[in-house]
Amino acid sequence: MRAYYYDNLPGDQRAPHQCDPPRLVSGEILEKLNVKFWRIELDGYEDKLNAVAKERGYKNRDLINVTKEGLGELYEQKIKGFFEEHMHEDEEIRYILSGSGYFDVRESPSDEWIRIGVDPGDLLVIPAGIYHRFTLDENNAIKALRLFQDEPKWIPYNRNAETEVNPHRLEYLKVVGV
Ligand code: KMT
Ligand code: NI
Repeated sequence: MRAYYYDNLPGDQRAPHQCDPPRLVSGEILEKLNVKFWRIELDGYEDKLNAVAKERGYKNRDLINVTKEGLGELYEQKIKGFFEEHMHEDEEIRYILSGSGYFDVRESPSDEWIRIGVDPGDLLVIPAGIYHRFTLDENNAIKALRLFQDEPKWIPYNRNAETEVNPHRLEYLKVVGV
């Protein structure tokens, strides 16, 4: 996992968008934002992933393959939707099996974008209520396990006046002390 502030320059969303010079983001900063992160090596990952899943109550999982082949007709629409700034009312938990991509999360209270590059073996938990978005990188492929507690509640709520007062958003801000 690599984390840094996004440069906010126009251009391809799949490009790194590192600042020049880079402004790296520490694990401590991510912790403050309640973004959680583990490394579980792919070789024999099952047992360790099962242990984290059990401890955190993630009972179910499915596989998402973000490629043209994997998403078929929905590809363009999905890629566009993933990159709209949004929040969920539940955690977004991803364990990367192959490929790579970027999760951008909004820092509070600065409202700056932090770009998190994920690679195989990364397990990322994006908390409920945080604004975020996802894009493939220039390799154009990622395969990930999506873990969830009961029913998947992955409705994306695009940022607007309503999300600003969504109870999950307000709870998130309280938890991170904003
Ligand atoms: C999401 O919800 O943004 C996704 O599932 C993106 C692909 S998972 C690497
Ligand atoms: Ni999301």
